[in-house]
Amino acid sequence: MKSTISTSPIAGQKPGTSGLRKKTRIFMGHHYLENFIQSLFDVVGAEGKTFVLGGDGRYFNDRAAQVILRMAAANGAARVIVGQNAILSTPAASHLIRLNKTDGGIIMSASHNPGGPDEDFGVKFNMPNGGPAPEAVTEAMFARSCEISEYHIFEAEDVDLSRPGSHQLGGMRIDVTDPVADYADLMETLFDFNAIRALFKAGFRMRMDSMCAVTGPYAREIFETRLGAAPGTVINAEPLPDFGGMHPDPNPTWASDLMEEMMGENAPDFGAASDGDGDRNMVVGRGIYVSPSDSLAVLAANIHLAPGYKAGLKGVARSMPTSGAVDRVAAGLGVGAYETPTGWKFFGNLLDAGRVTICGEESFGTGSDHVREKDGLWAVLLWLNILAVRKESVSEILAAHFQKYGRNYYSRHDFEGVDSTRADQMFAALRERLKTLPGQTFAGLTVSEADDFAYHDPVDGSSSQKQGVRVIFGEGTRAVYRLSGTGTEGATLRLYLEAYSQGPDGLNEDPQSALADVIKAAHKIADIQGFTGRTSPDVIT
Ligand code: VG1
Ligand code: CO
Repeated sequence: MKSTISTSPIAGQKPGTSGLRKKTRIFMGHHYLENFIQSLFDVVGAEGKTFVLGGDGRYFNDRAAQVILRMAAANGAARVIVGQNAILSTPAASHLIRLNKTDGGIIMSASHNPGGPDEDFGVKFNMPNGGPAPEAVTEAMFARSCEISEYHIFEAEDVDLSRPGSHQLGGMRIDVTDPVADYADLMETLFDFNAIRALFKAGFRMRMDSMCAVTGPYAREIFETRLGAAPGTVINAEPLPDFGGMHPDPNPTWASDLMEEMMGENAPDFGAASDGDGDRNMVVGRGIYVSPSDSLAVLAANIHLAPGYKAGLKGVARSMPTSGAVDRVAAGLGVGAYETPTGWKFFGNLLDAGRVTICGEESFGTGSDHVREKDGLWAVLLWLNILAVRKESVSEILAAHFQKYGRNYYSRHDFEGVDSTRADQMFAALRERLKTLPGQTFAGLTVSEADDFAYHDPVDGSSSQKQGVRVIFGEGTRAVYRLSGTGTEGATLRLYLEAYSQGPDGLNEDPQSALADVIKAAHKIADIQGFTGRTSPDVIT
């Protein structure tokens, strides 16, 4: 039976960098999820449409899926394709949206944020191209959530999502599908599985840490079953509602067990980790960490070694705070390099228009035109494909890359839980002073340019303002300041630091020491301590 329930607008349902992300208890609160889902359907339209639905398995994923299905049916949707147990990694959802030519998809995830009743939950909408909704759409959802007065929902029993099969809910068909198979098949079309299989057969050892999040079943099927990696290669492979208490953010801080193993004696040849919803990746060689910006550059330089990319690159794109390492590869190849604001949604138009093949962000995100999301396991497979063909170690490949292109020393410093008002004041003061900075010297570095990054989409002509403050100290050396759009507590200040070195000496420094002057200058310029009280970051990547 269909019910229409009166509701009142809920303030603050404003999607950030990557969907609407809030504390789980807020999402579980009275009409909260329902308000947002109705606003979403009101904006994109549900009548007669087909959607994909799945999530990263975190706490409330299963309940939210049932609510969304009942609301989709009551709003007149024709069909929903759901991952078994309401599980889908973000890249797998993107693929299913495209493969089935659907009208979009709803992904339940707060990505790398911890899960559980006292942690975070999230909902994002992806468009028919498989990519995150652009700003115009998320703004419209937010506006709708501020005026909504009712929502529609079916009163019905839970749908059995535990097995593949079809169900009917009112006039809507529900197809429960294996979350892994189609995605794994796609990977087989892109990479040389025979070469990677031979690599493992010859004794190559890998450790994949799925961090008790969504990639476990995908990684087991692909690495252990299809590629013959030793059983047990994938650890923390069971998706758990609270991610086993882990913080499924694949970086050296939160994936410290993996880092320890890879830096220790008897380390495997290759290590990787992924995040809550499977779109991020961290890659580690034996005894060597690969920064995401360097990983993007190495992947771009070698992508032609994978069968799905043998035609080479059309172009590359990176988010503005990501290091310029990939730009040097693009320049060498004579292809275009685009610089976009933070967040995967800005890559969609460039990919759809065929201007770029590979994209990446400094925040452990890499992907290509095979889907419209970043894709953690894809990046790991591309690395494996390159290692299998070049028959060199990760450290040899990196060393050769730096020799050829020089090295963009890079680090991101995060200051978490900062008072939001103070953070806003800091940015206001910084923006005010931007024009006066060029020519001034801080910690021995002279500012050459300073601006507030604005992006003009070359495909649809839309523009996005205030996407991060850049202070440039000459060729390849800079500090970037941004506030996070994915946090759920206070403000998170992100400080991105970069310094280019041409070598041949100076390619093997520790990044924090190579960046010491940039760090000092960045603190002075924004008076981080004065505004936030912080002298050192909480997380360094
Ligand atoms: C962070 C990252 C950004 C990424 C976003 C979503 O955003 O910095 O690069 O696109 O998370 O990633 P912010 O606004 O907190 O800096 V995920 O894995 O949540 O989809
Ligand atoms: Co993610």
